[in-house]
Amino acid sequence: MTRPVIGITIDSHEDGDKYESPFAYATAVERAGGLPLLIPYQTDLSLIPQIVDQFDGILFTGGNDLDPALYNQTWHPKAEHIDPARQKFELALMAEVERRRMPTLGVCMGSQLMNVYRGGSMHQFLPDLQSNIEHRKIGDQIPRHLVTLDPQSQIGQSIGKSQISANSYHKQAADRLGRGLRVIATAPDGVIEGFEDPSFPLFAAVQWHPERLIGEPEHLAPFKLLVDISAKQSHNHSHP
Ligand SMILES: [Mn+2]
Repeated sequence: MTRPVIGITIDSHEDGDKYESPFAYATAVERAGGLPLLIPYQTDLSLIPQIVDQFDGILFTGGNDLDPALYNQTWHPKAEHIDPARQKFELALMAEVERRRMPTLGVCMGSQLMNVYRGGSMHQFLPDLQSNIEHRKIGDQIPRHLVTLDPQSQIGQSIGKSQISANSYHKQAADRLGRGLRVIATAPDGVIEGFEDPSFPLFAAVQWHPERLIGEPEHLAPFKLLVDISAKQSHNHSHP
């Protein structure tokens, strides 16, 4: 059977003249049964409809911090700025996939983009909240913490557990959620670790990095969810 094609957003190298993408995203999509394809963002926005024509689903991946002007704030002193070209392209890409109701999964900054695109706001620097949980990678240490899932949510159903151990590499998290979104996952300190728009075939996001833990079935599950819903939806459309 032909695999559903999953578009994957990519980042740039810190030198600024090369794309880069951790292997784990494409590998997670492949392992989940999809066909991964990377999406270059230094591309004219007028080509977005034809780019999206190639896909059955889309994965918005991690990266640096979004410009807080998107939610009427100024840069935090600890911010690491996203390439403005990436932000501009991916917001336009998201508008097109949302218009088509194409299955969408967001990871880390990808989740932040989904929230801010819908009019939500971010906590720009979680240590400012003085919680007792470290969400950031410190040196070589990648913390893990419990995440409590809504078992009725799409991601909760796909994982089949109400609590999992997730990795944590982020300094931002959603504050106010955007239009149509509801919380589906939280850390023990109340930080939002996932959300969804239940009115879409799939518009769901997680703040942790399941692609780095796909040896654990509960972390491969969100990618299987994306691939399975993308396969179903693609039956409803014929490719051009
Ligand atoms: Mn976390």
